[in-house]
Amino acid sequence: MRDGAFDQEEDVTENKCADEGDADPFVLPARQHPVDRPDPAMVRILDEQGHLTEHPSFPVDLSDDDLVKALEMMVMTRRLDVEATALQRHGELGLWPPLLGQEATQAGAWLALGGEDQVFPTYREQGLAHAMGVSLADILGAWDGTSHCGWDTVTTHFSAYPVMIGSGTLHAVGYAMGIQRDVEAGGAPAAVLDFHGDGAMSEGDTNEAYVFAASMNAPVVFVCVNNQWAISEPTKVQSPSSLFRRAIGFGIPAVQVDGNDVMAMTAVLRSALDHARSGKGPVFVEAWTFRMGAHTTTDDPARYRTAEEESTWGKTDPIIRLRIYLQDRGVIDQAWLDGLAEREEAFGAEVRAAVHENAAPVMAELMSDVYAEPTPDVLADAEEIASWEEDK
Ligand SMILES: Cc1ncc(C[n+]2csc(CCOP(=O)(O)OP(=O)(O)O)c2C)c(N)n1
Ligand SMILES: [Mg+2]
Repeated sequence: MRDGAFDQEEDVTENKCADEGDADPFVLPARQHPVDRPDPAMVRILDEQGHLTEHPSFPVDLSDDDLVKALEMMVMTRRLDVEATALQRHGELGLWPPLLGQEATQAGAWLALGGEDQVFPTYREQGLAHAMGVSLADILGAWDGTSHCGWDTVTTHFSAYPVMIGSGTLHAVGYAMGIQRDVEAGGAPAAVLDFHGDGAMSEGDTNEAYVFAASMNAPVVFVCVNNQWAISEPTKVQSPSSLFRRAIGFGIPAVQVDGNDVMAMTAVLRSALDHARSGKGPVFVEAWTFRMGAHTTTDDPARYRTAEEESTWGKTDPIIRLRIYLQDRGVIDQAWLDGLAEREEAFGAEVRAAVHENAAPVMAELMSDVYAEPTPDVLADAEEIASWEEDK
């Protein structure tokens, strides 16, 4: 990381209420950029045509191997999403929240994370879950009611996601404060990467989490995946100004990054995680992207947005720009892409098999993953479930 990448000195001094001599003292400053347009300072390294421009604050330190890995991860993530959506449409999966178009936010996080960092995801970080070792059966079973999100959150470093919007941010900050105490006791430095949506920023829990993170100097990086929508609500009905600028008001250094640019995502998140891990406090990263699919498979976006909007965003596809960049530089060729297509087909079959082979849930497991050591209440509930199973 370049020193000072997250220093906010300049913003704080410039964030005065109105220009001098302005007749109305309560006009928002020009820097309060409208929420429905990318900020002029948005960090972008790889553009839509696959051209690279170095960023002065966020150097890219990625080998060709890393980039090829990122491309493959994004392709597999998209395949998981396409298969799961189709399985739900065929009546074989209960529900699915598509992540189409948001692949680079997850691949960037994957490349940026350190081995001891812990992720607190939302329900849309399925590609990252898989890349971090959560099994397809656990990911898909959670959407079919056959598993209870009970994967091992310690070995995978991937926490269970909450469906109550915003509540995960509090868990994330609490965990980060726990890391602080572990470090004081001689533990290894680590950071928390917390994902939340644009809509989650309107929740009280999220705002309380920002207050705690800033006051406690907690080692947490908030990634707001701004996919422009909270179900059918566009960001502009939730905030008049850019989301990352709101974080600055809490005292959290913040940056907006092109969430469809895996290089920018990786570079910014690496810097942000380094910053948090080295005891300098929280960082807020707004990943500017677009939810290309429906909110979930129960939603029909044609009722609240235009096909033109979708096709405009389609041109910013995160996979295409990285593929062009790697092909232009001769890092990958058609033979490699053919091999990838074969691996993708095999992976698609694995996804379908994971759903077809999903067994009925074991009721007792409902209680076994609640706490590391069961409390008396948990034991009593487990007993009640067991006797109910016997009487069935
Ligand atoms: C506390 C709470 N309120 C409302 C809902 C219903 N709900 C489910 S998803 C969602 C929108 C969330 O939008 P955002 O945070 O932008 O995440 P995205 O779905 O776009 O990834 C809402 C309102 C909920 N799950 N929890
Ligand atoms: Mg959203």
